[in-house]
Amino acid sequence: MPQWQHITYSNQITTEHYGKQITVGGWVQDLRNLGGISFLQLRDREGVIQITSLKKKNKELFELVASLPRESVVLVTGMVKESKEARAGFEILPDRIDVLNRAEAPLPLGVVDKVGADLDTRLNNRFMDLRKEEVRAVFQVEAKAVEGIRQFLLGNGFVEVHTPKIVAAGAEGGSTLFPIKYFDRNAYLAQSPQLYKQNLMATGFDRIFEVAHAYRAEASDTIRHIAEFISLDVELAFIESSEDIMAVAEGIAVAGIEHVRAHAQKELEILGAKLESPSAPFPRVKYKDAVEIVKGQGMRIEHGEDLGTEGEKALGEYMKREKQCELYFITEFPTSLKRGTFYAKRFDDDPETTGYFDLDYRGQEIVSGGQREHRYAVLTEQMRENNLNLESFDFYLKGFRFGMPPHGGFGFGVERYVQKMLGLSNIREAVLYPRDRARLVP
Ligand code: AMO
Repeated sequence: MPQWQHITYSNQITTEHYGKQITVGGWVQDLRNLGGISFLQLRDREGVIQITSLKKKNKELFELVASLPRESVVLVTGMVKESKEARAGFEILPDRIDVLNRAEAPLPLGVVDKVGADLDTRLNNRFMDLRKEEVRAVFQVEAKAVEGIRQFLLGNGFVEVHTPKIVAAGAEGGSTLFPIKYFDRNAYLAQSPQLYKQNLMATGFDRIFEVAHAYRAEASDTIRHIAEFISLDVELAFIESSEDIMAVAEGIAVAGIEHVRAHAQKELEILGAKLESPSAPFPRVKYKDAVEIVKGQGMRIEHGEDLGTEGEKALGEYMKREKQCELYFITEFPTSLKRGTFYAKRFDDDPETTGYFDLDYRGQEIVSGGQREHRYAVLTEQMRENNLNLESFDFYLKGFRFGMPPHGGFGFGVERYVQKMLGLSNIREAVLYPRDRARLVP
């Protein structure tokens, strides 16, 4: 790493530094004062360094250290000395301490307290909460997962695109749209890049992806829904069936996990998360068989009904127990269930069924997609069936009238993926600053 910040990180200090002077910077995590000697635990992004001060060596400096409130930010310049007692194997004997920012007391949230605060208090003081290494580790894992997925997609000829988040029409049903004022017109926050990614299939960009926020006015308060989530969207053209799309979804689910396993080992350890290499191809369970499995688990469900949270969970338990498998597709969703998805292609020889699929991870849907209806006449018919006003979809529909190849894609919920990967009980733990019905700040 280039030395932009002119400080040495705790994990960069080696035996080579012993006997030499360096500068470290960070937060005062803890301070033990034994009268003639004090031990300050200084936390930086990589770990904790012990700063040992002796009163007889420098009284003024000793008193400055003693006066430091917890979580203040300091720069410490001093000599690195081997130490059997310090956890890192060395300590720093300070020659100079610059107090860059003195923290107020009491703290709104403890950083090293053993007693955990509730999620609301943590989220209300997120900057403080993020000082805990196990909280930051979640976002390091998320960054590595997305990095692995990006590498996979870029390596396979996909182009990263950015579509508008201020839109004139929704694609995922009106009830979850956030209306906004757009100059003197009404507009909405995008629920999904759906219309744009399909429109791009008419351009020659035949493999695209986007990683961006999507917005849903989800009325219910659940552990897997938020109002602003990261949707990793993929679309590709010249496909033969939904199977071609599933292969990409499978590839990115594996790529993200493998990249985390390879590049976030320390974070996985901090989080105590066990992550095994998934074996591909993932099993494909037809929707109609999934219903039977869920029924066999004692749940009351009829063919044509949504599996719902409980059904997905029951299927997840079954797949784990019987197939030792945590990632699996549910395929061939009935048209009746996907009817709101006006753009889903129905099977030509069985219009009651679509090639649409979900990818579930440990009993929760993380991806949904399939082959689209690319024939203008059939598409407009399906839109009319959904009582959609075709005029408000003019730009979208035009794309189908002048040369649109067969295509398909999916939306991949990044936070749900990370939530399941790390076994987090609430999706909000995988969002830096979550948005939901109750939360708009911070
Ligand atoms: P869908 O609505 O199923 O499909 O969303 C795709 C994936 O996005 C994630 N997701 C959410 N995550 C957190 N909070 C939410 N409120 C939320 N809503 C959705 C889930 C889900 O599987 N346009 C289609 C995709 C496509 O066909 O290309 C769509 O948006 O992980």
